[in-house]
Amino acid sequence: MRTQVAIIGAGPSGLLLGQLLHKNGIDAVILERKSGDYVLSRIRAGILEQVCIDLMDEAGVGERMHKEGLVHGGFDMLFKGERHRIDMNKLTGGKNVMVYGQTELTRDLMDARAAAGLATVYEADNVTVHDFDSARPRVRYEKDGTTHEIECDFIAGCDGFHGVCRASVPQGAITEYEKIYPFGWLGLMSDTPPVHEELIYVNSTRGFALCSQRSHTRSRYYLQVPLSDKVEDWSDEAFWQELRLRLDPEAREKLVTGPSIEKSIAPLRSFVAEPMRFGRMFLAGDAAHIVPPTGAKGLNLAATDVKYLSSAIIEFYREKSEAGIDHYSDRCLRRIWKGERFSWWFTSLMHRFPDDGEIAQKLQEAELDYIVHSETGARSVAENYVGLPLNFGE
Ligand code: RFL
Ligand code: PHB
Repeated sequence: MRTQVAIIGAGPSGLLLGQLLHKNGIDAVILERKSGDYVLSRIRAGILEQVCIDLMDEAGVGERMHKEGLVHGGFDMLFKGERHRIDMNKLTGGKNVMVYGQTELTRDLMDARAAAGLATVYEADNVTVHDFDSARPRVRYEKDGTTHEIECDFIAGCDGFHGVCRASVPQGAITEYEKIYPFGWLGLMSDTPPVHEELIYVNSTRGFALCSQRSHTRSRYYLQVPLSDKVEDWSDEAFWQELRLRLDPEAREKLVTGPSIEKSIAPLRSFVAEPMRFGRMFLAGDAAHIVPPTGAKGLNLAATDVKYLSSAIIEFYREKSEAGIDHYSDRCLRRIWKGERFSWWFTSLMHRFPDDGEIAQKLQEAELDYIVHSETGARSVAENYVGLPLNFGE
């Protein structure tokens, strides 16, 4: 079999790339290790920046997102028992974010791909990538016990943090930067109305909490928990009880609880692999970088990689130019490091670090007090949260 671009991974990065290439007449096959249902069952991101919204529109799959997504112009920061609103819209000259779950975005992309009759191989086993240092890369995989080979011009490694593409790069050709945080996020989804119309980011002496949502009737909450905790240790009742203790009196009063429809623990990590291009193979999204979720940047950074990668590949075929491909890695990394910086900083500001003692809490509270009372401080948070402009610093 032959295609122009072999895409490994049918998460948001791979599906979005496939759709943008298709719109531009470029052929791609997507190979995914899991089933489509499994991919949709992973509960992850909830907040889209304008850049991501624009890309969904460009890919022709924005209709339901605009209908069902909730536009948010601000969020609350809760510390020392009091809430303060960051008015993102006002502070950034009119920018907002959108609440639209990664599951829904993925479903829209999957549906569009199926409707266009494009090739996706789910449950593709033992995917291996070959000869990406030549002009004729190949990908092999097994499906139902039979081995298949795809010849292609490019390989797009959209296969997430544990994927095969980054792992196939010779060790000397790649540098990895990593920080692992000493806690995780316990997430709970429930069909209950959100406690507040916007998100609440909570710094409490008991640890971080986040009140998020997927719709007017579905809530998503997170609690900072020790890495040693197991999800089985947390009954729904224990979760709600702990969340109440981290909230302010008004939110505590308003909180509507109910049975969980999903509960999971995610570890927190900052990670970047450099470079993101190896001959004819590119890494995009979580395959190349991970941020702790505090800044809601992971999916949005993945979307910008895909934007840059699709335009580089389109330019290659249309203009026979390798300029975009040559710039891909540097262009992405410049933006990624700013997203990494913001996510690390916001994580450090909001969580309780087990070894840091009481002074750390006092210093965090002083910084938060500064941020919410200084227009300069608040604007810096707001402009990073809504997403820096694509041409930032150029
Ligand atoms: P994904 O989603 O991990 O998809 C990779 C796909 O590749 C497949 N795969 C393979 N396929 C074939 N062969 C192999 N050898 C393969 N190995 C792996 C996998 O099965 C999978 O389907 O990466 P992608 O597409 O780059 O997308 C990245 C996003 O998923 C991620 O950045 C976000 O979810 C991060 N994130 C958030 N990002 C935001 O922008 N806003 C948020 O509000 C936000 N909240 C979050 C988050 C991530 C979280 N967790 C669980 C890590 C909240 C949480 C709790
Ligand atoms: C979510 O709704 O899952 C979510 C929202 C904001 C974050 C992280 C996760 O910063």
